[in-house]
Amino acid sequence: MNGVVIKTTGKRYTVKTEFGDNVQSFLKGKFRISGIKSTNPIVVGDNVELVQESELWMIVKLHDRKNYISRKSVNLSKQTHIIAANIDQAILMITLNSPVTTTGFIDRFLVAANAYGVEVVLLFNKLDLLNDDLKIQQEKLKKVYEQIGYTCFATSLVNNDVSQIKDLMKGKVNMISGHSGVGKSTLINELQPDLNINTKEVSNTHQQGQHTTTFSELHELDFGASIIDTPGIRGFGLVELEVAELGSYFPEFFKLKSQCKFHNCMHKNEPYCAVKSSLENGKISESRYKNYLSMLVEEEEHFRINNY
Ligand SMILES: Nc1nc2c(ncn2[C@@H]2O[C@H](COP(=O)(O)OP(=O)(O)OP(=O)(O)O)[C@@H](O)[C@H]2O)c(=O)[nH]1
Ligand SMILES: [Mg+2]
Ligand SMILES: [Zn+2]
Repeated sequence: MNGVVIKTTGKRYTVKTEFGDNVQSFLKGKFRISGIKSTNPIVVGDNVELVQESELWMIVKLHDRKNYISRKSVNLSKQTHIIAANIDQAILMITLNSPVTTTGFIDRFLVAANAYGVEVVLLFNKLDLLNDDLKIQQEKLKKVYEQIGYTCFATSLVNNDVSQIKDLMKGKVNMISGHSGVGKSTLINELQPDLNINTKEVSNTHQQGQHTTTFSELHELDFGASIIDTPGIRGFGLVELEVAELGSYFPEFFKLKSQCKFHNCMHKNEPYCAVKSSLENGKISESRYKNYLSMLVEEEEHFRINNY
């Protein structure tokens, strides 16, 4: 029997079977997935094969993944933690305050998603909490990402309707990401109120979320979309990335690359660099370029640590 993993908690995997019911199952033996050093072998969104062994359903096979998205696990520097697999699109939720989402975080997320072949939609939330300055900042930021080609939305889930967001999600497997407290679970509740997922207000003292959702879970919604609710992520370490490739994951840099004098231009100090001249005449955003440089430094550090 085949099915899709919709939830994992410790050793137990909830699988929605091809016959439409949910069964609790366990892993049979050890799974080694070639090329991936991951702390979690089977993840939400995985297609698996199940067999029944003395009353228990066992996962005996993991079917090929179309894609997956992972981040460095916190303690084990070389290991990765896979957030979800077989995703059609990631919805990155961003709030400019309560909690603060930095462009550094956004750009790291976009690079990782691009490297894994996952499309991203940017959803700015909590517009009702923005003062005039932040409102201007938010609109500027939205323009920056729209110009690169990303689909962007801005909303306030407490007082706007979600019909446009529904249209965007229909017929797809959507992974909802972002810091704790940005409103990921609130969004899913708005899309389908009978789910009643737990949400919790952002703490007053630190303006940070309280990590209310602790496991990823896939929900199949009545309007014809699958949504993966995920726990809030603090940071997004880059994994499995070559320093020389980094620029290719910034779409607006990639487009200009053939116009740089050197074919292997890193857009740092090289002469006749098309990226740097676009930066100078304002066609490339300063925050994007700054974040690119800091990711380069970070990856070069990482390379040194792992090779000497
Ligand atoms: N003012 C305001 N509050 C919002 C909005 N959207 C969500 N919230 C509130 O923000 C708080 C956090 O929302 P959650 O949905 O729990 O956040 P989450 O992203 O799921 O957080 P984790 O599960 O911890 O990762 C809740 O109190 C929501 O009611 C909004 O547009 N405006
Ligand atoms: Mg949540
Ligand atoms: Zn260049």
